[in-house]
This record gives sequence, C-alpha cells and structure tokens, in this order.
Amino acid sequence: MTDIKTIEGTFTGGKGNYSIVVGRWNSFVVEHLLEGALDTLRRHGVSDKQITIVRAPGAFEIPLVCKAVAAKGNVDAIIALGAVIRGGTPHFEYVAGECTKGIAMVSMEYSLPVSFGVLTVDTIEQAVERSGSKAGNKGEEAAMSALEMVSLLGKLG
Ligand code: INI
Repeated sequence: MTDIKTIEGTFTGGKGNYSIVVGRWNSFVVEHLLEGALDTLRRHGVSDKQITIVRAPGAFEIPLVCKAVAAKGNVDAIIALGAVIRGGTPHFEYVAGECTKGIAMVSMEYSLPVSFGVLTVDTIEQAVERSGSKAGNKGEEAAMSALEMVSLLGKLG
C-alpha cells in the first residue's frame, strides 16, 4: 500500500467529441482501422453524434487535416488513421516521417490528444495483421488512447 496520489484516465463515461481523420490511401486496410476505432468508441459509451469522420487524401495530408480540425474547435480528441506501406514506394520514409512528426506537432500546438493510428509497415501482410487479424487493430488501440486521454486531461483540468 502507498499514500502516493495517482491521477489516471478511465475508459468509461463516453464523454467528449471525437474526430477521426482517415487517410484514403490503402483503404482496404484503413477502413478496418476505422471500424475498429468506431467499435471501440461505441462500446465505451460514445454516441455517433459525438463522432465526426474526416477523410484526408493520404498519410502525408493527415497532419494538416488534424490541424484544421483542431483549429475549428469543439473536439476533445482526434484519432488519426492511415497506412503507410513500404512495398516499393520510394518516398515511404518521407511520408511516414512527416505524418508522424506532424501529428505530434498538432497535439502539442493545440494541447489536444491526437492518437497515432497510422500503420507504418514494410509489407501488405504486416498491414493486414495489424488491422484486425493476428496482431490486433491499431484503430482500436488509437481509440482507447483517445478515450483515456480525454478522461485524464479532464482530471488534470
Ligand atoms: N499515402 C499513404 O497514406 N500511404 C502510403 O503508403 C503512401 N505511399 O506509399 O506513397 C501514401 N502516399 C501518398 C501521400 O500520403 C500523399 O497523399 C501524396 O504524396 C500527395 O501529397
């Protein structure tokens, strides 16, 4: 036992407004991430009225779309979903890097949770594994993180 005060988020209550920013590239994978994120939010009490889906062209554009969503306001967390698959794409590193960096920047600039649900993988097989098969679903993970962060930031005031 300890007397140390601990502050942490919970996953219950279904409070807050959530925007899900979804890249259109590799939609055969990303739509499964979206399904996972929606299912997770709904199972934790978030109603469809609290959710907005915003479509971006690809992972490179996701940060700017997140920034515009954050600037508009009335959102408590953004869930960014996409898939960057190396598989012969010469600018894989650039797209993946800019997306990752940009999402973190929006989160810090707007003091807003922006969950990173963008797969960056070498192969289509790995992308399939991480979008609802043997290695889980990154969309679900990102939604869980968003729920926890909304709750935690609410407690931190
Ligand atoms: N966008 C993705 O979301 N995933 C990818 O794997 C990808 N690859 O491999 O190129 C990708 N490229 C498009 C990029 O995000 C931009 O939409 C495009 O460059 C126009 O700015």
